[in-house]
Amino acid sequence: MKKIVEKVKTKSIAYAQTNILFFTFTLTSVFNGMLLRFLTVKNYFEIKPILGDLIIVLVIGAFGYLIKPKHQFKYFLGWSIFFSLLCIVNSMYYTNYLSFASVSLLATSLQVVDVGDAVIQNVMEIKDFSYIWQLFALIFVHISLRKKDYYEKVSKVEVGKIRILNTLIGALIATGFFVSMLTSLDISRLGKQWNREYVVMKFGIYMYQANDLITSLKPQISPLFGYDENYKTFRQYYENREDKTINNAYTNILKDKNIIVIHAESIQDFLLHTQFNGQDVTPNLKRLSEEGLYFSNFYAQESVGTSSDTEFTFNTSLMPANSGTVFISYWDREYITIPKLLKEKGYYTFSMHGNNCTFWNRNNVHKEFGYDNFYCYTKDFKIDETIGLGLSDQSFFRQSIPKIQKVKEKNGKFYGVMIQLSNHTPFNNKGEDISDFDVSMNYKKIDETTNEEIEVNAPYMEGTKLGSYFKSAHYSDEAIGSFIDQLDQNGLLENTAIVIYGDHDAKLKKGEYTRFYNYNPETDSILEKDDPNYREIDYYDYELNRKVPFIIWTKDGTIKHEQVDKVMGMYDVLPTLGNMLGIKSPYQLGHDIFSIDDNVVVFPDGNWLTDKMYYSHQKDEGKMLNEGDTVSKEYIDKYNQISEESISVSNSIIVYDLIRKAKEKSLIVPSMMQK
Ligand code: GP9
Ligand code: MN
Repeated sequence: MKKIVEKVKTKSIAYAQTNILFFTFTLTSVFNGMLLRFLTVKNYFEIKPILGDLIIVLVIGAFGYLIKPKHQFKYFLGWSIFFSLLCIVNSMYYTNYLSFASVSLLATSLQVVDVGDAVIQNVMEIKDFSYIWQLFALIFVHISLRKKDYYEKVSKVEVGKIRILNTLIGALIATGFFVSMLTSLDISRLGKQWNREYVVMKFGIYMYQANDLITSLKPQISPLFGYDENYKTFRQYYENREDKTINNAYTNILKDKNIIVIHAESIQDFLLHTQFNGQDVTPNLKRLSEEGLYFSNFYAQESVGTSSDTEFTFNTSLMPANSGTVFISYWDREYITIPKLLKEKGYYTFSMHGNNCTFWNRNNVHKEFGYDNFYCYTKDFKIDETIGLGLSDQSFFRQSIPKIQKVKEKNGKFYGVMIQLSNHTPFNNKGEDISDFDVSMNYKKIDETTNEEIEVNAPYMEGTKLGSYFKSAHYSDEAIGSFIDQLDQNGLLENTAIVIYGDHDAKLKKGEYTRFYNYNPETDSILEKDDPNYREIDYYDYELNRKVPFIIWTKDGTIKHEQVDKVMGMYDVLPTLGNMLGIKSPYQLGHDIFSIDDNVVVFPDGNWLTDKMYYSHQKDEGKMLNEGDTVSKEYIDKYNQISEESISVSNSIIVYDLIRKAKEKSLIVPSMMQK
């Protein structure tokens, strides 16, 4: 027995001594996987993702033994470069989107790069590059080994094939342990891949990325993969789904009216309720919300396709794609959209935007969505004033008036979407603030020498990113105000409704709000955490604050003022506005907000929000909106199921082009039938 132990010991030592480079590669790679989780999802010490990473690294490392020891360094260095890059990209991605990168986003990323300084200002953080140490470690070990003639010595003892086999057996044993630890929830989430943070937390970054490659390629290689199954689920879903729209006070209220939609770039709802020294940040939006129909708990449901995802959800009442972006990868599928439905009612439909016509592939998509014309940047506008990515909002709106006038004269009733641009991250124009809206704080204090009350000024949000956002949003709001004035002066508000939505939140980091809520003007600093007035912004506060305004307004009071506090998502626009206009899509996933009492807003990452609670799919926990309220487990299960169904049915429609297929098969779904 002693002999055997001795033998195993010597063999193991000899094995380790002749595999130093392999071990360095394996350990540094696995360590980087842990480091990535430490800097992102935080569960760096959990065994499952460590094993997941180890399995991938062992399998890849094993094939290094096919190469002569002298040249193995190149192989391991190559993979180390690849792995570190993978960690850097994912770390940067997480810094920006709180999620992980996907191969399917490559095409989308090229669009994002176009956003220029917006990305560069946001993306880079020193910690994102910390993974490079792996390369130095490998090079250092390699140089020391070379000096000791290590490779010559190893050449004499190493039998490549046996080492591959041993390593693969090692990987297989690790896989056995790994699989035995997985729960059915883990496996199902790996298959779906849309809760990316969860997959990284349980499977590690390398296994996540390998799985991502497979899931991303699947629909590209052949939409036939799983087609039948997806079609069946889609059909059953719509067969069982009842159309909840009922006749209500808003039914047909806007029938045959002109509609002008304003896509308000990065406008969040809290702006409407924020003042500095008595001045509103967005006085025009505030006024419209006080005069018109104002939805105070309205959420965008965008994924990585930001503006374009919102356009998609607004137009179709479907959710964004699980991987990639509809506007880039799935734009040529058949969708039922607002412009298409209105065209059937005799409307002329158009969109306008002050950026390149090709941005987000809009030149193709808008045609496909049924807009009769897409007026864009260099093609249709004079570039007389630029802010950020393109034409300034003021110039854009000014130049749009004669165009709308012409449309009205030539075509009669119309539906037009005006996509704003100036209030885009990084909320400055070549480093300069976009407006001089004052974001400082005036406060009163007692003068120590005269003992009299005096008014003094503290910088407050001046010089901060959130401060720049307020200034930029103020400009954008001013542009909306003058647009409405000009429409009015030109008689374009007659018989017209204005619809305004914020396209998504400003994507500012949670930390940006600390100063905003906890400022002490007297010391020009942030309150201490233990100060009774200190306001902590937690995950849920941040998520709930991402809501955007949604307003429907008419000059002539056709739409009376009402504030709707029910939760509502971008996918409820088509059903709600549709009820007012007399249109509906049989595939709409949202609801007419005036026909439903228990609405749910599903987010693309599986989170959801009802009037009772915000639920985080990743954390598997939620927060009640009213303290003391409770919900049952069944309640959570029910909404989890609704959210999973909405996400997956929507994704099947997008990937497998199911609306076109249903049309070809003349499938009539019950919700298609008019009541
Ligand atoms: C680009 C504009 C902004 O033309 O719509 O897009 P975003 O970066 O918000 O997706
Ligand atoms: Mn946008």
